[in-house]
Amino acid sequence: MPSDLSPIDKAKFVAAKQATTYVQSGMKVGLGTGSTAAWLVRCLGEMVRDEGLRIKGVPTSTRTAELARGAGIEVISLDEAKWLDLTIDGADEYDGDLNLIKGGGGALLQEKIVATASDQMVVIADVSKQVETLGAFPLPVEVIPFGWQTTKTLIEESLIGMDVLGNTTSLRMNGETPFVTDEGNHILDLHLHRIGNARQLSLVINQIPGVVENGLFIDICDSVVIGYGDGRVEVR
Ligand code: ABF
Repeated sequence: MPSDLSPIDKAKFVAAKQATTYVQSGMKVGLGTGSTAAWLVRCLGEMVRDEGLRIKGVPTSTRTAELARGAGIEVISLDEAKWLDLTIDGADEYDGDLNLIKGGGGALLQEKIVATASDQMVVIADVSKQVETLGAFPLPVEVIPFGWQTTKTLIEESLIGMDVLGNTTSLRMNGETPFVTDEGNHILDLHLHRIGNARQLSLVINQIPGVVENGLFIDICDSVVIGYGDGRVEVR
């Protein structure tokens, strides 16, 4: 373990390190996005270099692709892989049913496609991501740029009557300009505070014209590797 890690970084590292035990030579592995997933990529890179691990990595963002190539991991596209043995990724929230909110890093679309195209999806997260009910973290929704303000209004109208506490939405910015995803889309963040029925909300939001995908991952995650600041690891 790297020395002088802060408790939060130690938690992320130990979760990522534990998840590497699921990876075997010959596997096609989806590589997540975010700081916890970055520890995974580093650890796998060391295994490639020091232990002769042979995997093909499918990244979930351009930044993960760059990180993986820099770590010496063979990177292929999802189309080349067609299907994956395992995807390991971070999350912004996970609940008791292992449903997730993802997308804080803006990569939710590729993350959801890659995670769905995998025999197994494992989340690595520090314990602060654990929630009783999803929703404290703003729910990211990817929308096409065309008519995004209309899409925003339609989303807000769809929230009326839904089992949520908040109903405000905001356009995610990157400094003074709107955030743009790898696919050239925008992200709306839904400040819902509490999502009583995540499955229903996900279906309703994705029906709205202009919406590409949302950050609710329902019945996709198979297990969560939880890291703690004291170096402990727990698998759910
Ligand atoms: C990514 O991991 C995103 O979906 C999510 O926002 C992020 C969590 O970031 P971190 O690991 O840096 O807390 O998959």
